[in-house]
Amino acid sequence: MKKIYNPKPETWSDLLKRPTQTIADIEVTVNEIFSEVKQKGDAAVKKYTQFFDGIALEELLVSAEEIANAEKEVSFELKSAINLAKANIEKFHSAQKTERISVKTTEGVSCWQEKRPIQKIGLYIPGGSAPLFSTVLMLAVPANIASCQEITLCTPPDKKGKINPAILYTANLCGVTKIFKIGGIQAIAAMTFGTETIPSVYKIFGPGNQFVTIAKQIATKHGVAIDMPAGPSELLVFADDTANASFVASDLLSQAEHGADSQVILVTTSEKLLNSVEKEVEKQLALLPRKSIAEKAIENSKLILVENNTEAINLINEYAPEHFIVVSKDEDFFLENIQNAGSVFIGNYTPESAGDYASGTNHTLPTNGFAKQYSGVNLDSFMKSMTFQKISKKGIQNIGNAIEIMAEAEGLQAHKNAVTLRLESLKRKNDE
Ligand code: HSO
Ligand code: ZN
Repeated sequence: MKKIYNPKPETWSDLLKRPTQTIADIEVTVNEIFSEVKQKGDAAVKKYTQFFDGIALEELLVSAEEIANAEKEVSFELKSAINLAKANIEKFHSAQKTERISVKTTEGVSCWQEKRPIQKIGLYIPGGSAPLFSTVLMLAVPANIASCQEITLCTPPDKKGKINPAILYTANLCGVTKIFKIGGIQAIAAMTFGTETIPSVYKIFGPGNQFVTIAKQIATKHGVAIDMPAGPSELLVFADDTANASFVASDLLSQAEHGADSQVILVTTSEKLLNSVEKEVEKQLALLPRKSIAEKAIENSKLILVENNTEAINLINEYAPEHFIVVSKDEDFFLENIQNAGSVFIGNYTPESAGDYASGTNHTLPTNGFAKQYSGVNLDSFMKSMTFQKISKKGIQNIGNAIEIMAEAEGLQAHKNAVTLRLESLKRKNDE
């Protein structure tokens, strides 16, 4: 890890740069696959599954028998853990329900706002070295609380055409409607256009590699919404001398093990802590099964010593981390002043892993500095707001003239007429 002492604010933006990604050539491939899936449906999806995942599939839909088998393969212990996590995620996301908002803006003019579920949604769960069944919980649980009608899940098969049993078990437990053995660009294209067997959806959620991330962006050009632009996992820890260095190191490594492109940063006001964390990282890293991945991420990562808490918080808000852990005697200062972070973890006993799995908050969060303008996934991500209004005779008499004047001023006579006709009819009735 690079050690940086008291960096000047002018150097922060360079210092805090995320590892860069190139997108130009990926976009060409994505567009090609999208147009083939649009034209040829399942045949194209199968062709690319054979090409990228190395398996020729007859059936893309996971069968009831496969789900039943997966259920047998998941241990009792893991099922109980999943159930505990699910209950907490349910509690936290159910509490996010809001009441209808209803206001009489003027006498006779009633306006209200209500939320409705997005009817058809798609969840993408990556395959690869870590089968993220926890992400199934984070997406399918709130989708169910929101009452989304059709929940489609796509995840890539292994070389034998199988899906990790914990992913299948969790998807079934959380009421996913249909599970498909497809991944990558072809999965996003299939959910965008729909095929003979895969339904099209209105919004796509979930993490993925660079190909999936770009495919999701291209999907938005075809009218599909997405949860957020995703990037590699990241964590920033602020810790002072009240922090436990080995805990801090374990948190940094927990995010570093996600991928070689993950980024972890320690900001501290204590040089002593900085040095102890550095040693602890080395010690703990050597024992990790995913050492080779974590090691690469650690190479990109930084230990930054700052002069005081104000400088620390300014730097943190500039970086806008996906996850922010704060362990400080001045905890309240940081909680009051943190402006840009996906999710905040407080104190020595709140590891970031808690939010990844089981405390109840969502782990699908904005990365890459997007915490400046995006929220993490929450109940509202699965819903949209609708407004309603009802205007009485008295109401249109109260606001009608203002509408007429404004419509006239915009040169929109038909808009004005829609009011004038009504006002005149009311006047005639009054005169009778
Ligand atoms: N930390 C990841 C989510 C995750 N961690 C899933 C473990 N499993 C999001 O940045
Ligand atoms: Zn994680």
